[in-house]
Amino acid sequence: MSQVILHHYPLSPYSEKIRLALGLKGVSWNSVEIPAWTPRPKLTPMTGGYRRTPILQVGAQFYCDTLHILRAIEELGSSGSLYPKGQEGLAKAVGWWIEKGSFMNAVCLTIGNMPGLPQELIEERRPSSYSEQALPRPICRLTIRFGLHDRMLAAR
Ligand SMILES: N[C@@H](CCC(=O)N[C@@H](CS)C(=O)NCC(=O)O)C(=O)O
Repeated sequence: MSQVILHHYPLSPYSEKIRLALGLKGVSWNSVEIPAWTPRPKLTPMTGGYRRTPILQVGAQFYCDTLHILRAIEELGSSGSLYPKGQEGLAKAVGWWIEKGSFMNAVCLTIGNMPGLPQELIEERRPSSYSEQALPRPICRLTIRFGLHDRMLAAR
């Protein structure tokens, strides 16, 4: 089997999803820790300019975006599926909903207000979200979302 390499950094929640998936499927992998912010002059040319984290490399093949990465891992491992039988679509839909709704608002509250954030990143990335004036909106959205998550989990 080709060598499997995950390009990631410890604090990245998307990377954590992939680390867990690799573990669940029993895939042995190598780790390359990348900086949280671009530039990444050695990696970016290999991914056609894609700049998010994580990236999975299998031999000479690079997989960008966790949806593609999970599909690749599903094929790689020898143990059962990552998803409960017949529920892959539901799992992906719930994951998408949580990531789009909660994750980005949490990023605005945490990373968006971190001291020392590179100015070009603030300017390039959602300047209206990465500012103190914009705080009430993500707080409000997260409060509503977490309430919904609580109710979903309590109902199980
Ligand atoms: N849709 C992507 C999102 C990945 C993502 O946003 N990762 C964060 C780190 S956890 C990132 O790269 N943020 C940097 C940026 O937005 O420039 C995926 O599922 O892999």
